Amino acid sequence: MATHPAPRLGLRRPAAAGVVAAALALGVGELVAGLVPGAGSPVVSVGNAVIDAVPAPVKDLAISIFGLADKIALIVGILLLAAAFGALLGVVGARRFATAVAGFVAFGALGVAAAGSDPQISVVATAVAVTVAVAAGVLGLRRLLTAAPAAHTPVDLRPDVTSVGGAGRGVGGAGQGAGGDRRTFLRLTGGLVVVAAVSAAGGRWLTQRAGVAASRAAVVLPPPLRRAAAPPAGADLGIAGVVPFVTPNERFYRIDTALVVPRVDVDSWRLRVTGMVQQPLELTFDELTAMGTEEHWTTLCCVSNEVGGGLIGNALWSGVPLRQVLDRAGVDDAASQIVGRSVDGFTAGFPTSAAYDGRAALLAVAMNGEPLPVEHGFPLRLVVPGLYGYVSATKWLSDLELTTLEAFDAYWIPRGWSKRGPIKTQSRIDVPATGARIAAGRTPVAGVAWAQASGGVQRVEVQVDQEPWAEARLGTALNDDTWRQWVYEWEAPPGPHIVRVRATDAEGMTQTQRRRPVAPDGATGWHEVRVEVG
Ligand SMILES: Nc1nc2c(c(=O)[nH]1)N[C@H]1C(S)=C(S)[C@@H](COP(=O)(O)O)O[C@H]1N2
Ligand SMILES: [Mo]
Repeated sequence: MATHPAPRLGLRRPAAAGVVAAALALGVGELVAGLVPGAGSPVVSVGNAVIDAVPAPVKDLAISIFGLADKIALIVGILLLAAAFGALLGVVGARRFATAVAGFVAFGALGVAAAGSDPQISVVATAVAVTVAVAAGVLGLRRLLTAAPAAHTPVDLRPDVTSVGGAGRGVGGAGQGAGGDRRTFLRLTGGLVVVAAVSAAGGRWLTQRAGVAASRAAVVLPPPLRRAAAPPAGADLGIAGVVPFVTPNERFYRIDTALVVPRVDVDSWRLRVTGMVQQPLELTFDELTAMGTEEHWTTLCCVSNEVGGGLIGNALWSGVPLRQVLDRAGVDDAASQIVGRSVDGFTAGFPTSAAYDGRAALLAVAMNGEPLPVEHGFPLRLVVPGLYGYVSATKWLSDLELTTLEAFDAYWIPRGWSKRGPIKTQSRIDVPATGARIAAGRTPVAGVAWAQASGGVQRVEVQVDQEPWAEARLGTALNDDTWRQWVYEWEAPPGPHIVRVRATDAEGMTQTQRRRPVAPDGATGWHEVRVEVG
């Protein structure tokens, strides 16, 4: 091998050097973006710019191919393009290094330009991060090319550039064949790949953690004008294995399309109210909360929750009643849809009536007594009792747009989900778990049931095998918008059994047995578990 280097080595090593240098630039870019306040990840900015720029049919195609992973596919695509571009710069740079430098600068300029179209980040701060990233990429390429001179290509390395960091030492381009430096090259490549990966991971970590944490910590919430009563004794039956009546924030399910959780700086954030209103509004966080907040317990649920699934949680939300903000803007009588838009462009829409029919629709700023966790929409989200999250519960809310139901389809509607999303009455068995082996004799069958769109849960029944349905004991009701725990004391006889549950809501409707999938408007059917009593 070392005695006669293959001619194609002349392309391969510079190309590899270019890919590694591009990775280094991207990794260092992430790290510096994480360290410089206000800077955004150049990769994410480019991704967001692409999302904004591509025509709807292309976007739909991407979503139909990649589904919920469409954003991940996009980032992977950008990284692959960056790698290809890096390979090109490596090959070109081996002949004329200045051209590679120009390529890196152009590459960086793209990142800065993309940041310019992203309202969430500072262009100047991003430019700083990109400058450092470009420098890292150029130096990395320089070092790799000097370690791996292409076999038949005289390397155009001028000493003035090489002197940085001693990279020029030991350049053996003329004297040694490319094969002779193979080990040096591999070691360098491996080292720089590690540096790139560690930088990228560190940068992501810093970005997620910093900035928004400070902003969230600085938030002062005025005391609520109206407090909600605490859950009554007996709302939580205290049965081992049943989810708690109040879902702690860390255990609350999370569903959204955000690849990177939006980091919102409260000071520059505004809530806009636009569309079919007499007086468009633009409110700061303090102006909004000064309107007065109220508390309400609401059980939030995802339309994608399978029968028996866990995409549901119950929390104390505090916020400004939606109606108050709408009244301040003066909603046109003809408006029939309220669309919430998030800082990252997600939208959810529901009938205007939901703001006026007396339910506790809130512009929520707090969850279980603390400012909204970043994952759950800091600084502001909608919470509308009785409606699935995908039509109502916009997190990281930036705009309320008044329109008609006909004029606008929010994010999930063109993707095959129903325009209307009232929560379906459901019940779930938490204990015993399916497949459990339990001792014969008295054992609790218990779980939760919910009917936020139909006046709350009135009755829960349990059936073992084909025996008659038996009534379960319900936890004390808190309000119609929260789930209820239930328990049935079962005298379990030995053998295999199937245990199922069904709930009846305040309108007297009992859950249908008919199994339907989550799409387009929520699953139906009874939850059942198989147990072995021994
Ligand atoms: N900005 C934004 N808000 C969003 C979503 C989203 O993808 N982006 N998903 C919605 C869906 S489908 C649900 S079920 C709820 C989930 O809220 P959680 O993550 O706080 O539980 O948020 C809603 N709000
Ligand atoms: Mo959802």
